[in-house]
Amino acid sequence: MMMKKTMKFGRRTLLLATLSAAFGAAVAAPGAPLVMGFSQVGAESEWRSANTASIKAAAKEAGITLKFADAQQKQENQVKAIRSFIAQKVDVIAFSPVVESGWDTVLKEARAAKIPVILTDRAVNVSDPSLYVTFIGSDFVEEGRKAGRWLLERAAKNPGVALNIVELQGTVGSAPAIDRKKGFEEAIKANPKLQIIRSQSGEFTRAKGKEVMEAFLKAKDKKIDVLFAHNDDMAIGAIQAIEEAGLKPGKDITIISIDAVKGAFQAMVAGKLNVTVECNPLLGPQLMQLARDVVAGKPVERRVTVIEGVFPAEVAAKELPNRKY
Ligand code: GZL
Repeated sequence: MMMKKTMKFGRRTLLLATLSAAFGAAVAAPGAPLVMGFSQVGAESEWRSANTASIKAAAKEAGITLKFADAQQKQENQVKAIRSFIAQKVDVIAFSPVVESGWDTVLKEARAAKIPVILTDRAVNVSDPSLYVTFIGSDFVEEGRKAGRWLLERAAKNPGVALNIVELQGTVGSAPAIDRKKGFEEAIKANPKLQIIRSQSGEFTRAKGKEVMEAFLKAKDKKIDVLFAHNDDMAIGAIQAIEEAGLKPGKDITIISIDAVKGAFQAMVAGKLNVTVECNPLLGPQLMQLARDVVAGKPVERRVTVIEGVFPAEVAAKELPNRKY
């Protein structure tokens, strides 16, 4: 009996070892809680706070030991955190990269330490895609396209009318800022009367979004008809600037933003925001399942996307009570 059991245990260990060698994943000792090192961008927006809450709650629910580091939107802090996770020999590293570039060196250190890396929320540009096992996050180009398509449909009600657009970009060099801009510009190309006349980073924060919108409003050379903000927090900051300039947000200036956080629904109910494109931050449960599968050496999808909608002001009052973030 003993012999048979040992043989069976032996075969299982061999299989896991083979799989882990194949996927370069460390295999947590059976029974010990899985340890995840997570480096978060920061706490810059309602979206980010909801994303952090989802990750922490899901780790607790899954019995996964979470070592969480807030980088305050600085790449050097994320690199330091990842190096610390490597030194602590965690079973898996996950992070939301604040910008797309500059990750090759530290991800090679993680690979050398045989610690698998999962990207969440934002993607990276690396020389060797095998430096991370999988990426779970939204399609930001499509989010930009959805924002542009909404404006095209609205503009089609007044054909031939020129609309001057100002754009509040997200963090310079970040995947959402690069891709949302790309998708929006791709969509509005269909109507040459829609022109982006000014575009600047509001760093995804309310404060900076307000400051940049104030500067846009001060440059009185061209009338502003539309604001496209890469996230709701910058749109909410811009709403304050527009009101302080004596204008009516949502009426004098049409406002389009992305994330679909509660603050955006409240602004739409108040008639100050026209539409928000959903970007789902509640990735925690999917991330924890991916981590378990990766550490167990199971094959996982290289790209895991999230289903998201578009919420115009007309549906805001009905939707607000259903919102989870
Ligand atoms: C998008 C996420 C962005 C949000 C912002 O997935 O990376 O960062 O749109 C957040 O609100 O700051």
